[in-house]
Amino acid sequence: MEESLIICEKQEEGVSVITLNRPKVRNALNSELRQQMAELFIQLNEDPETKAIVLTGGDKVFAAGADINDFLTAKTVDVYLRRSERYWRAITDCQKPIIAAVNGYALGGGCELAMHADIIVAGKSAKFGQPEIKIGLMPGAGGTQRLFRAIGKHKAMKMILTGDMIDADEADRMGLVSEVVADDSTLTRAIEIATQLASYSPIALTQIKEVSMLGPDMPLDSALALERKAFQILFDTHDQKEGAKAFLEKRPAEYKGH
Ligand code: CO8
Repeated sequence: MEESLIICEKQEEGVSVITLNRPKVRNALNSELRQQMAELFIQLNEDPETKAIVLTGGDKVFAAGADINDFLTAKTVDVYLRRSERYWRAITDCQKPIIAAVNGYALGGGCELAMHADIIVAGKSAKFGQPEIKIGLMPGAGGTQRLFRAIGKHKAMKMILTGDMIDADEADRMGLVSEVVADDSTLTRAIEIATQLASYSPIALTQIKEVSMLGPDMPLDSALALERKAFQILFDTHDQKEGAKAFLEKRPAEYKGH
């Protein structure tokens, strides 16, 4: 039987772990894998038991980018008709927190995939890069835009134009990752963070994510108004009242997600 390209495991406490599973080709992201990943994100977004999602490529590698075999003969119209953007959209549309656990290479589409996460935990072995220029190409799934926004013009341009990789500590200094841990702790730490988030109010997490993602591309006054509206909306939720009550009664809150 053929091995699954992607594995999804539900943990206790509302955490689902997605593992890319093409280790022989360094988890190269072919269309089939990306389609399956998109379907999973859509399912998990709807799944009431899943409160936070961990995305990993396993112990050794996160993902070495698009599957270069798919680029050998493809013409403009083929690439256009693939409509790959819908697969990425499924991840950006996911309202739940996504934590990437990155060991080893996160290159090209792999680096772009990691940047779709809200929090990135990197193992010491992690290496990030946008090496497309080295194969006569350029980033095509947000690399030129998300990297720019994450680490600023001059660091991003250096990475995109040279195609050279940076290691975990450099990525940490640049603000490309949230924290760096020992390789054997990457997944555990990502799950620990996801479990922490899963204990919070799901609707408050969703509002934080939505406002934080939309705000930076808006004029500041509009973004602040959006934040205010989201803040106000939460006052009509069970969870907001429960959170305040539980604090004052010195007990853990029981959130319902509404
Ligand atoms: N596509 C296809 N096969 C790959 C890829 C890839 N991206 N990366 C590695 N492989 C294959 C190799 O061909 C090799 O196959 P085989 O065993 O049959 O020879 C196997 O995986 C192992 O690779 P290496 O022997 O090279 O392993 P190393 O550990 O020595 O090196 C590297 C690992 C550094 C990751 C190296 O394989 C490498 O440089 N890979 C290519 C990285 C790259 O250029 N990525 C960018 C691709 S373009 C891109 O991502 C554009 C994104 C645009 C849209 C997003 C769509 C997803």
